[in-house]
Amino acid sequence: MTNNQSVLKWLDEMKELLQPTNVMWIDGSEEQLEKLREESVQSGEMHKLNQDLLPGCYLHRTQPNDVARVEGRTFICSREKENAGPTNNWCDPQEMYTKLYNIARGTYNGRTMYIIPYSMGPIGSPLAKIGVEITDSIYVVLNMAIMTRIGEKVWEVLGDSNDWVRGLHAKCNVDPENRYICHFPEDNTIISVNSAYGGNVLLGKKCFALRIASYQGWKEGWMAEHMLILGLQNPKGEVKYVAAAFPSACGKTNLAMLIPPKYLRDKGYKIWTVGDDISWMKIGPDGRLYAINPENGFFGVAPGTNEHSNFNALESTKKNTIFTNVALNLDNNTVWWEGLDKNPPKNALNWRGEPWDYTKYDKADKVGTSGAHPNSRFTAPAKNCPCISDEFDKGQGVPISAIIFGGRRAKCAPLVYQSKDWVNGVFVGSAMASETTAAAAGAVGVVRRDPMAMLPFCGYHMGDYFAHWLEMGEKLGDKAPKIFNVNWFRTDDDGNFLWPGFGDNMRVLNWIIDRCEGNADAVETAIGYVPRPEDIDLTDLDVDFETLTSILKVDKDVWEKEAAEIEEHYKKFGDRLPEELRAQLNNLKENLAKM
Ligand code: GTP
Ligand code: SPV
Ligand code: MN
Repeated sequence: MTNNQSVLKWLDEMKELLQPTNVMWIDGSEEQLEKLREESVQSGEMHKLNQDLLPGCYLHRTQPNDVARVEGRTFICSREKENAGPTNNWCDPQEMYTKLYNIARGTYNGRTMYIIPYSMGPIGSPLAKIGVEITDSIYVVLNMAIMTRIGEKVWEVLGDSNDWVRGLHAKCNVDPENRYICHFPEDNTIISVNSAYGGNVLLGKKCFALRIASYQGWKEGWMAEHMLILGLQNPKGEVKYVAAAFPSACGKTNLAMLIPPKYLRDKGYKIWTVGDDISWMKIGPDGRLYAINPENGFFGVAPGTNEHSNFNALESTKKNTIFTNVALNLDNNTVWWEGLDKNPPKNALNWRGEPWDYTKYDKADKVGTSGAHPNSRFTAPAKNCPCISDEFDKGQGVPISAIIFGGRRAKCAPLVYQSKDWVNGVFVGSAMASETTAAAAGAVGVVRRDPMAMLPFCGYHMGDYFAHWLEMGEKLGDKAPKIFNVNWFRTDDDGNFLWPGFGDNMRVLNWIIDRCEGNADAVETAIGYVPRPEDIDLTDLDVDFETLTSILKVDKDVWEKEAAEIEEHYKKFGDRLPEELRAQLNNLKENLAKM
């Protein structure tokens, strides 16, 4: 517990508002967590899985109307509307506090208020920050215990400081009409009501580590990004680090835990995972950009995860993991999801908890007919991951050589290209687009602009965010990471992926690192440096030269249309769009005209 006056004062206000019947301080001990697990099994909130096959593992189902982030109900409540920018929902903070307090008032009555002190980043790291979340959900407590560093030590590090993020979560009655996920960046405060799904309620994750932290980073001169961090070890034993921003469900966890193709493994190549979703980056004493993963676990997409696509993620989920909205195999009390293997359980419950007939599965109606929800997830401790980096728990961060942007583009972006310089790379990130996925409520497969994969996560005006990127580049100078763009998702006219992806993405990572070291060739195109087909190693791979040539192609017509769409996209930012980026767009148009 703590004597911190700012914490105690806020907790008193919250108790007064929420009227909890009990209050429990989460101390982080295994004993306390085990009691909570038992209680949640008693109440039916969690289901205990086969402890021989999946020790320490549980299954949880959320309400069918509460299975993904809800961007339409996510707000940035800055004092000035203009500071939330054109890409965020905004409401006046006083008005929103009143509305949310009215919704949450008295709703802890008959429930327990759990008080969770947590650190984003290794406790005591100079890059870490502290939050306190109160919640009426044991599921949230148990997930936060995996996803963040919690407990008594956090109070010790916090001391008397007022530099911590307030997080109120109230399930209320999980009413979608009164669901709000609200951020008050100027008050270091987050309030989430009427949801019990991951990204809406594990307040350390998207709410703090991206929306609040992006604002803090802007004010304090660092960056909070929706990026995985990996270390690529070469046969000499040297490790180079890259950070990559892809929108939700576009392959961060997969790339972060990649296993190289056999011929590269045999040579001594290896990938180490530092993080799979979020990166906090600061300029280090040597002038380079250093990154930490503020999280302590993986909240990963289950469907599609299998021994071949992501062995390391699957291994990570074999103990002490919470599964959310996957199918339950009643024969052996284990879990299943689409893409785990080719043997769907015959006797099973679907993600809604109803008897499930796998023979009725219809790709066109995944939500209605699948065993697991398309956005079903596992919450697994990072230390379970066989390839977790030694640097993961060290607070100083890893030096970043390359930043990679990417998304799902069936036709447009080539497999990989390198930006001409930092400013051009910021342009590439600002213009990013991707086909939407099941990670957020709404239509799936629609192309939308998602700058730096931060559209749903930037806590301030996105024009200012672009300016902040440019300013970081100026400070980094020639020590700035090189910036690339990748697209694993080019398809043929029948919608089949043309690039095998997953482990074979290592071939692209090697080109990227070689470019950083000045050891690889490329051709200069209108959009940047693109490898020649012979620059990508196809050893042992069933992709012909012609296919590779086609997915490296920069098509003039497609890109002219793209440039016109970027121009439309840029209009939203008005006079807060940095001039440098407008110049970059003009430059692109001129380059395309010359093609
Ligand atoms: P969030 O946790 O929502 O931020 O997602 P993420 O970016 O970590 O995505 P993840 O790695 O979980 O991948 C999401 C989906 O993309 C899964 O269904 C994967 O199977 C699929 N995927 C990942 N990498 C590739 C790839 O290289 N090629 C193809 N075709 N699919 C991929
Ligand atoms: C994402 O949607 O980018 C996620 C899952 O990583 S959530 O925690 O729901 O945001
Ligand atoms: Mn994510």
